[in-house]
Amino acid sequence: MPRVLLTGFGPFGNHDVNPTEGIVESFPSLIPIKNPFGKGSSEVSVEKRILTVDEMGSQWVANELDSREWDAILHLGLCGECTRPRIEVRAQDKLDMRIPDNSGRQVNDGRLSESGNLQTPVPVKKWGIEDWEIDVEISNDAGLFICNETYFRTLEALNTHQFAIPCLFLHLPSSDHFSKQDASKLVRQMLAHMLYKPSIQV
Ligand code: PCA
Repeated sequence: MPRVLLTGFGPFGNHDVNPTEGIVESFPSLIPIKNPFGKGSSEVSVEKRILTVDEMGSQWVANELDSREWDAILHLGLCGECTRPRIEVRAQDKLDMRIPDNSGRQVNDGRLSESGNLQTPVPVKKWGIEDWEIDVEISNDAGLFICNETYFRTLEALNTHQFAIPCLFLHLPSSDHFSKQDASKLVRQMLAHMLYKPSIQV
């Protein structure tokens, strides 16, 4: 049975609630997934993890990848200024924190490595998200805070281990703009697209 990792974050800054925490916690541990590109379906087991909003949290998945793997990794984070969900396709090799993280660390004008920005290997542009029922956008800007750091560290570790594991970051607006039900639906849809490959169109 395919195994996926779904992560969220706890509260940070002036956000007393981080919707990604509740979404991850209430997400089922076993879900049926249908191939969105053709035939086939499977039960998928979902490992759920809430990451701390600090350097340790940003490195948790990367550290785990030293000793184990999943079939897909999907990180969720809150984007307080967003009104639509954003599928992040790039992690920037940059950190510039407007507020301290939950450990009190505040890095300004910092780099995460010496190797430059990292792109997800997932072909999101071939997914046809324009036709999805839920309004979602593709973004090149995962921010300059812990979400970007987390995405960068996970993609970096996948490269180091040469693992071909599909990995994405989904930034969600606050619950005023986007319901938990829609978030859960979007997560399922993304996991289905990450676990199956788009068929070649001729
Ligand atoms: N959002 C922050 C960090 C944790 C979260 O949910 C970010 O966008 O960096």
